[in-house]
Amino acid sequence: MKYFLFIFCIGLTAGIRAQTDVLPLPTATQLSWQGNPFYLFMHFGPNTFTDLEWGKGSEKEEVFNPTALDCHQWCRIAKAAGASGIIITAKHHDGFCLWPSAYSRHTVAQSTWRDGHGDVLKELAEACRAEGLAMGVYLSPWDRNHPAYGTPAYNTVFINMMKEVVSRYGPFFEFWWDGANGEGPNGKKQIYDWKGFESTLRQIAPQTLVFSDIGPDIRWAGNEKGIAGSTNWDLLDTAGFSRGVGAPPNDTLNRGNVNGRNWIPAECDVSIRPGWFYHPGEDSLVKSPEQLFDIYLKSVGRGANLILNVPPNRAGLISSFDSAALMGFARLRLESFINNLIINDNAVIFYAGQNITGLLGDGNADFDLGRQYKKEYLEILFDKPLPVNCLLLKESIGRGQRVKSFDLEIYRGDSLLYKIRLTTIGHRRLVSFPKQLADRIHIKITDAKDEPVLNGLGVYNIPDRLVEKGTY
Ligand code: FUL
Repeated sequence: MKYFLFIFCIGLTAGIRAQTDVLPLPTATQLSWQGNPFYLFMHFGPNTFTDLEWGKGSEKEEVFNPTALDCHQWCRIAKAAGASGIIITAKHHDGFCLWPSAYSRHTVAQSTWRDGHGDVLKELAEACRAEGLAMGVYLSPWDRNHPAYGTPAYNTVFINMMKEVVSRYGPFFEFWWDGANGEGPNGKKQIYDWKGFESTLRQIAPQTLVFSDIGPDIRWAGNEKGIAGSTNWDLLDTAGFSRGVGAPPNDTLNRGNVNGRNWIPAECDVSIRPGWFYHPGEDSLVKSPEQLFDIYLKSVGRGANLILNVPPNRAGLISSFDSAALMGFARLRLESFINNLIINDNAVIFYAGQNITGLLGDGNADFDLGRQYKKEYLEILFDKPLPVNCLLLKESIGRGQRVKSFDLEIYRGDSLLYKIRLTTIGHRRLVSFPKQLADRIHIKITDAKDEPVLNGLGVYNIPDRLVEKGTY
């Protein structure tokens, strides 16, 4: 009896899974998507050749003529950059299809590229498979070319195109619906059949996550700078809202809803260049590795996913400017996070008086802080002062997103050197701060929906120039 009581008490204290789920929860597919938070976007099409961002739809098909298209080059660079997949603009607002669609006369098949036998989606699907990358598609409902656009018949065209790309080039990890809804060639706007689009995808691609302003699976982060809210809930209320102009305000999309009814995590989209499409005049304006790292801290480091646009050039290749920036970005992440200072013999971690060193790794196991979480704290002790300027915390979001706020305190001896109060953790929270020579760190959860469950902890000394500027 005594023995059972003892086990029961330990269970209540800490270290085992929380008894109740905090709803809503992610689906298994969303959870695995959140586990691969960085991938590339590729805007490619007639605009690449005409120097436009929004093609008019009246461009001649011959305009699209990449001279040396090589999707394997895209994939090799994506992989070396640490990206897990590529999402391509199968059709942008100009309506040009990068695959030979049976439902349009404005496609690669009507172009002179490879005598009308080229198929970018096919080549990309094969290259992704060969290189072990996931593939996704962006299919713009707004179509400035299609003669049926602006009539109910166009909704069927769009549905047929979705079926075509899924059956020929899928499975896709993500399907991107742009909310833009402008006029078509006959001056009319389309009333999109979102319900029909959604039920079609659910039926033909149940494992594909659907992105739009408001999901159903992934939401827009409310800006095109790649920045999630410093408070970022994976939850969103969508009742009464619609896509495009009827979407919730951008700051709501940016932060989510603390008590949102649906699990719809944020995806941050941003381009490595000023424009989404390749423009030779922007070669000198490619973001630096440091700028990309800052975006990473403000997206992935705030629990969101990052989709970084790297547009192929007129040859059909990622240009050397962009690939150099991507390689630099990958090096900065490696250099910053290769050495987790708590994973060495000279660090011990305590929680509520228990030595839990080794129990809280990087995503390996859940650690439940128990009911006493507001009174207790995680304590990291180093045997000598070490320079530190970045903390990683991960919440076990499969159990629901729970933490509302936490304090980070950095000490040397008895002196408190730095203290900051932050809000959500979510899948991954990276907090960078001015470098401190510290031998003790406290992390106190100050508010949560229920017992917090963590599954990752890290302390790093990243290059000083990479520390986030400004306030949280
Ligand atoms: C927007 C589009 O209008 C832009 O051209 C770009 O595709 C961006 C990712 O989404 O809504």
